[in-house]
Amino acid sequence: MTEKLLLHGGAIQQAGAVRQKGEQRRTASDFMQMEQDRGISISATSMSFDFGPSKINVLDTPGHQDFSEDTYRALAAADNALMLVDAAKGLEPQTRKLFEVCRMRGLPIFSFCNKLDRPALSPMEIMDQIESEFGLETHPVVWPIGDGDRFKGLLDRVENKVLLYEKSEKRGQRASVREIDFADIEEVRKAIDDEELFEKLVEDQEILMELLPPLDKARVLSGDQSPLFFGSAIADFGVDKFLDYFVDFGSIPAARDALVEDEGAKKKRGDDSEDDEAGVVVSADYPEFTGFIFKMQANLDPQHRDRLAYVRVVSGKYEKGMKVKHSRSKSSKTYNLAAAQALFGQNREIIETAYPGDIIGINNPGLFAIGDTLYTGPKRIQFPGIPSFSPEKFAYITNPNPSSYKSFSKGLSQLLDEGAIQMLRQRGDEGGGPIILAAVGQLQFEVVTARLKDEYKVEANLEPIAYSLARWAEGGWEEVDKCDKDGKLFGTMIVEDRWKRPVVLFRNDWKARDTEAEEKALELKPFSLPPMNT
Ligand SMILES: Nc1nc2c(ncn2[C@@H]2O[C@H](COP(=O)(O)OP(=O)(O)OP(=O)(O)O)[C@@H](O)[C@H]2O)c(=O)[nH]1
Ligand SMILES: [Mg+2]
Repeated sequence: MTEKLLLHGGAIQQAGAVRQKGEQRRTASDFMQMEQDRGISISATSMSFDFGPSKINVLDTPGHQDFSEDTYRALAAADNALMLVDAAKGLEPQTRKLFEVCRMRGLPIFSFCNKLDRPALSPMEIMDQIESEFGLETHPVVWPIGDGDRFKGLLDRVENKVLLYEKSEKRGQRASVREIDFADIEEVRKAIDDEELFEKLVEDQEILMELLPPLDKARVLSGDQSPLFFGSAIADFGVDKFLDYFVDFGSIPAARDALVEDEGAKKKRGDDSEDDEAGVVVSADYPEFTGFIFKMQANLDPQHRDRLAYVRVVSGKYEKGMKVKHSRSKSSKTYNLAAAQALFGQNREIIETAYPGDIIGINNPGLFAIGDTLYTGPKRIQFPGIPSFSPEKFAYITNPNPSSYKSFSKGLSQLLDEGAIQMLRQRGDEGGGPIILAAVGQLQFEVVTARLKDEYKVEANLEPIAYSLARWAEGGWEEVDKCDKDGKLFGTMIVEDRWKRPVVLFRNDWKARDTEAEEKALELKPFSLPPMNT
């Protein structure tokens, strides 16, 4: 789908697919070796293209639940979501978690029911599934005419036109489309050339007209009604319609909640009081530059070996060389954004300006973390942090070749900065002791070992540890020690995170819940944000 969106936006000349051979295998979004090998997306990528007078920024996110943390972070930067549904399978379990995140954030959700070129569930059934399982009302903007080999095209229900698609002879090119007014009913009958499908279409449209509440932009924007599309990304059927309506119905760069502190006024008053204004929103037309970091990636281009922070611009204008402040540093030091880049999957280009809604890549000197805010102006702005998911899988990682110690630790530390995985250590360990990796899903471990091998040329051994839950003890070490001495943490493992904060590993859910309830002073939390002022 992403490839076809880029093709329609003129951003690429030929759509690739990771399952194809040779040149056609090249896709803009799945460029990591492991993504190509396995044919799945592992990491969210950012791309953009112009579409008429609009600029569309796409964040392509992985669908596999082991990578849902990465997807969750990308959603923090998005203003709209497109939910892809497989027309044959219907809703899949991994879609639910992501859907809930979209809901929580109140994002407008567009739905695209894909793979109509294969035998599919009936469109009514798909609407029912989305409605009953997700409690989301859909409004079919288009309606499919047949499926599988009999898939003829779509009825555009808003413009009342029948669209008959013809696949391109050449792979990866746009389909051609012939439009007929639905009112020219005899013409439509002739063109569809399948009496059963024709009658079904007329009947379905009558039912839909009678039953459905109208398409309502305000309800789309509040996430209460989802415009529903049908088509085939591979054959390029219906992608054009999604884009047309997305531009009309999607949200423009949206305002975000923030903590705002008036440093200028404070200085004038000469005081040092904490007077954060909570619940303030920063909208796209706030004149100062603001943005937040939602993703980190090392070695985007293996030749460069740099660490890139992905910034979503919320307000103002980025200008090359501008100086920004960093929310998590208490000092008023500024950082020079000398060479922010526009990203296109793996490729990037230094840019002069960027605007709200844009995603820019900046070099991370090691100071920035996911969730940090960058801003200009006298007011200190902090957008809400992006919490990490609570890890559920743990393993010791060791380096079997002492001679590659340096590359091993560099690789590991850069992958940890990305937040692709978390690291825990034994308490008081100043390095040298065993490193514990903590992940949400098993596949994340495989990504780490594969990337250490590909990008840093080092081997790694993993040995699973039989704990299944982590809880940060915000009560601090003193409380942890007290509980431990009283035998209250029997059967758990006490470790520290990279900021030396206490973390307790549990073998099962009930023990964790029990301890949470009994030992209130520990203040056990499923995740923790990076500390202030690092
Ligand atoms: N028949 C058919 N197959 C399709 C269509 N679109 C995608 N596929 C196939 O579906 C598979 C998954 O496609 P991807 O584009 O990798 O799907 P994705 O949602 O990005 O998957 P992840 O990012 O890994 O979660 C591939 O084998 C595609 O060729 C379509 O319209 N018709
Ligand atoms: Mg993908």
